[in-house]
Amino acid sequence: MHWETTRHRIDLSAPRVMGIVNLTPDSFSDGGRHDTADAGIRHCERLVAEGADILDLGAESTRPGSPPVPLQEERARLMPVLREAVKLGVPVSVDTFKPEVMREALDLGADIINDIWALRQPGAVDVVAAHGRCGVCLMHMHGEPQTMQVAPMQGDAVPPVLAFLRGVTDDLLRRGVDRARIAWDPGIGFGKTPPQNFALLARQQELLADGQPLLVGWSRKSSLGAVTGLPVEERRVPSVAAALLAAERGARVLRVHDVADTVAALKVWAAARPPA
Ligand code: HH2
Repeated sequence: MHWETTRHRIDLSAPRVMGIVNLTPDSFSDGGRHDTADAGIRHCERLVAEGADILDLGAESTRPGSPPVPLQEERARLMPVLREAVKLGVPVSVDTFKPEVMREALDLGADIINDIWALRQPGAVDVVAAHGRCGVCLMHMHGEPQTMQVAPMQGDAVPPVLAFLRGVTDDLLRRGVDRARIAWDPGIGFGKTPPQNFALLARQQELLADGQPLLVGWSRKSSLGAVTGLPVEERRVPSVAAALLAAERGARVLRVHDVADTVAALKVWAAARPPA
């Protein structure tokens, strides 16, 4: 299995680690750590040195209740870091839902558009369809970041997540986007309760039925706090545990803050796999 992206054909025969670079003052777990361009670039370099296979740059927090970031502000945070990140030899993903930011990022060489809105903002599908090559991660979100935890989903989350991802994928295919460019993400924590998030892990295999590669982001999320009682700054071990379980159950890209820990855990996983 491969993920076709702008410059890289990403080999997904083994799980890949996507290192999170939050260029925000207010992200839920690491806001303000890398909010100058220099700090952001250094963080990219560090994650690559730790073994990140992909970098995911985001300049707008999507934590529950986060305020919207104006376009110019998002551009100013993102573009100086992106210009350098694309020189580091790994695929670079941009976490944005704004079509203007997507277009500019792709012009600078970004490989993947990672959109928590799954290209549902007006104009976003057009950017990805017109580009012709970039990878895209389609994520399920119930509601929107400002309100999603006030009114989370009801009932069994797995069928509606699957139906949603199929629907947005069909729209993209109709617009001429090749299936090989598309990854799916169940959107852990996006308008879902802890039991719903864990059901998406327990029954992750159901999301693999269509053959789209699965990307998951459990890193430091509040559901891990709900079952461990640990605050966000102490969720490294729970995050690695969740990432490993996701890998074992077929996820192909793990979106994480703690790259070195996840890479080490995956080495143990790989060594312990039964021979093919
Ligand atoms: N989670 C966050 C942001 N972007 N993208 C995908 N595809 N999947 C996710 O699970 C996901 C995502 C939220 O986490 P984080 O980036 O750490 O925090 P913030 O949104 O506060 O910057």
